[in-house]
Amino acid sequence: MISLPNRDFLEAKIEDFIISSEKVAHVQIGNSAEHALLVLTKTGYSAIPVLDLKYRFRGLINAQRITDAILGLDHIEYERLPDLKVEDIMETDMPLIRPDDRFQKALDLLIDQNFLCVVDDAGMFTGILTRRVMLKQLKKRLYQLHD
Ligand code: 2BA
Repeated sequence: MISLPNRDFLEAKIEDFIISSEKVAHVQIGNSAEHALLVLTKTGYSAIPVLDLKYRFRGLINAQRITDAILGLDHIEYERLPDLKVEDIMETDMPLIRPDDRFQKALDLLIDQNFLCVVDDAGMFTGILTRRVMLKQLKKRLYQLHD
């Protein structure tokens, strides 16, 4: 029979496991789709947050949304990239999490999301919680059960 990690873990706050904002690749409102594509390509990440000048979270951008926005009838219209703004094509409908939320909530959400953006009460972007970090914590707890 498989033993599950005890509930203490699920009830712990996520705050200690956040990748802090200064380490997270992002783009800003007002940046062009060309700039966003450059950042996505250079960092290798499939999606990154969009922030405003005050570091408030505004949305997510990925290469698929950019390509989709410049898709013509029979070719990709790359010449439109400099004029297209990230705020016009970013995704805004995604679950967010707060620094004092619990692992249980993050675990449920990370089943469908690669990562979660962490936003405080004032809407400020605190960082991200990734699937990788969550899986590492789960693995640690599972192995501890057998020590
Ligand atoms: P993806 O870019 O699709 O990356 C999927 C997984 O591939 C990552 O899982 C990580 O294990 C690995 N990976 C991708 N690019 C990497 C890189 N440049 N350096 C090291 N490992 C890399 P997670 O670590 O769980 O990240 C989940 C998602 O969170 C990523 O999806 C990305 O969209 C975002 N992300 C992670 N760290 C980020 C950062 N520092 N800045 C911006 N976005 C980040």
